[in-house]
Amino acid sequence: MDQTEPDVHATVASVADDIAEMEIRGAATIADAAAGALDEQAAESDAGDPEAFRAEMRAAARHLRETRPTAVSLPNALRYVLRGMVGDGVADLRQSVETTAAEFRRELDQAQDNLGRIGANRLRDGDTVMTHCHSTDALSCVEAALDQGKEIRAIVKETRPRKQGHITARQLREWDVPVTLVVDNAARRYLDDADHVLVGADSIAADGSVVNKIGTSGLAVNARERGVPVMVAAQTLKLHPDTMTGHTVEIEMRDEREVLSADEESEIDGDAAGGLTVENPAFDVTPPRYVDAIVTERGQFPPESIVTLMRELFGDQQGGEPWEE
Ligand code: RUB
Repeated sequence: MDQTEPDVHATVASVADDIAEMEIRGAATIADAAAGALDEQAAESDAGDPEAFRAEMRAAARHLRETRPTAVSLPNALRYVLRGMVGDGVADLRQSVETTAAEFRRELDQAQDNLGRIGANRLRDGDTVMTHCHSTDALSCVEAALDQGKEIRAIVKETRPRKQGHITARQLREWDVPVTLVVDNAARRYLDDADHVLVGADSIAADGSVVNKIGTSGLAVNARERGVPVMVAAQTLKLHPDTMTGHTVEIEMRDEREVLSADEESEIDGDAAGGLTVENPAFDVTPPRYVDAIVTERGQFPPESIVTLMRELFGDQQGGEPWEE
C-alpha cells in the first residue's frame, strides 16, 4: 500500500477549512460544497493514470470528511459522488465525477423544493412558527407556504453561541415575514404564541431520534409540555445509514472560545490558573417521542417509522466506505 497521501487540490483544502470554521455551515450547504469540491478536485487533477486519479479523489473525500463529524449529509454526499466515479481511463473517471457531482447538487435542490411543498401543507394561513438555528430545509417550508399565499409569522431563537438565528431572521425579513427575535432563554415564554416548532436536522437516526443544533431537544421537550407540535424538516440526505446497524451519531465538541472570549474567561477565572472548564457541544439529540413529524421530500413520517424509509433507501448496504483504500 502506498503510504504517501496524495495532495488535495487547493479548493478542496479551502472548502474543508471553511466547513471546519463554519464559514460554510448547515447540513445541506455543507453537502453541496463538498460535492462541488470533489468536482473541482477531478477537474484540476493531473493524475497520470486511473489508480492515481482514484487515490486523489479518495484523499480529497477523506480530507473533507474530517472537518465536522455530526451532519451525515457530508459523508452521504461524498459516498454519492465517489460511488458514481466509473470508467477505465482518467478522462472517463473525471467526466463521471463531474456528471455525478452535478446530479447530486441538482437533486439536493430539487429535494429541498419538494420537501418545502410538503412541509407547507402543515402550515395554515396565519400560523406562527418558532425556529432554532438556521436550516434551509426548514425555511423552504415557510417559503412554500408564502408562495401558497399564506401569512406566516416567526419567533426566531437567537441560538447561542454562534447566533445562526440571525441568519434565519434576515432571510425571513427578506420574505417580509414578521419576525420576533428572542434569546434562547426566552423560548418557553413565547411557546404559547407559536403554532409549530420548526427545525432542521443534521442527522436522523434509525429510531427516529433527531440530531440538530444544541438546544433543539430542550425546545422540543418544552413544546410537548405546551402542546405545540414539533416539525423537523429534513431531506433524506439527513438519514444516517450507520444508525441502522447500531452506530451512534458523534456529537461535535467545538472550541471553548466560541462560548467565552479569552478576556471573559480570565475575568471569571481570576488568577486561578486552569480552574474553569467550558464545554461547547454543537448538537444534541431529540428523542422521537418529542417529535411530531419528520418532513422529507418523500412525504412526512412519524419519527418511529422513518426506519422503513431508511430500509428502502439504503437496503442492507454493507461494505467499506468508498474513500477507504
Ligand atoms: C446547523 C443546524 C441546522 C441543520 C440543518 O448547524 O443545526 O439546523 O444543519 O440545516 P451548524 P439545513 O450551524 O453548526 O452547521 O436544513 O440547511 O441542512
